[in-house]
Amino acid sequence: MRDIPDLPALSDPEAVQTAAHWRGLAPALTLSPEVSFDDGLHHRLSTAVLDGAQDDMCADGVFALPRLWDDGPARALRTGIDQLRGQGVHEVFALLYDEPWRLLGQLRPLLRRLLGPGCRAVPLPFVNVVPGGDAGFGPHRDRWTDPVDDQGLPKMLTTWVSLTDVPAERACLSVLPASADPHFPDELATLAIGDLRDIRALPVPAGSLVCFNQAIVHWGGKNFTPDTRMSFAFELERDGIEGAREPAIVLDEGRVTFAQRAAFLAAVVPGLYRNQTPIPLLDVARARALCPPATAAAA
Ligand SMILES: O=C(O)CCC(=O)C(=O)O
Repeated sequence: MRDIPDLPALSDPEAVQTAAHWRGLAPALTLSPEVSFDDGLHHRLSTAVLDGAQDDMCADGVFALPRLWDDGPARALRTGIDQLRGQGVHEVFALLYDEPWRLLGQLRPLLRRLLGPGCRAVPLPFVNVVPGGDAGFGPHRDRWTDPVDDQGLPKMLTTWVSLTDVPAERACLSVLPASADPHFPDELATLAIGDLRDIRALPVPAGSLVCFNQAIVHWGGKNFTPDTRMSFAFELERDGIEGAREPAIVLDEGRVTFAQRAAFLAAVVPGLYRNQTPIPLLDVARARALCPPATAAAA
């Protein structure tokens, strides 16, 4: 965690704690006191789809489900993210609103299958805006120890959701599948890719899910187009693992409150980097004001 120097003063720090303040910043998005998770994807997450996802996850540590959602939520999030950025607010604050959590909640059957009951969304989530000419995160593994159980199922994974079309030339995700990685799962300190032909690019349309074991090598490519790529990601871990991260949102509780989301963002934002650039201090001040430490402890 970086040292946080003195934070810039906000003009009205108490307003930042209110839902009304955030609704005003991004009117395209909804912000309710509580989001109840629904099963709106049950028709798409059939047993055959879940079986295929589980097999791919065990073999390769990754799978994509293109166009899992129609364009409505992705469109609202794109507009909301533009509205936040237009007012100088970092895009990660889009995760305070209902839409990303609704989509995550709809993934519960899939996440239960991969991570077991009681799985938890944990800091770090991210919203990634990659304008033309920019690039996603460089090649990395997010985790270096104990990534899988005896069946090859992950202990921690990332759900990455495309909010724009993400063709190969617009900074799509690429991975080295676990099956092609001689260093997976036991030598995770090594990033080397022996044969570049093993790399798999994952171009997807808007509203798609890419799900991966956090210990595989992965990255976001360069955006060679004039159009911005947008995505958001949550990190999830199974219940009861060593080094469990807090504050966590337990998906089987079936809901997430505004206070929980505020505490989550307050925990996440100060440590965020993108390609070695830390999040602006004004956004750290916003996160602190959103959920001051005493409130965060009680949430
Ligand atoms: O969106 C990207 O460019 C990369 C995402 C990533 O590396 C991650 O979520 O761990």
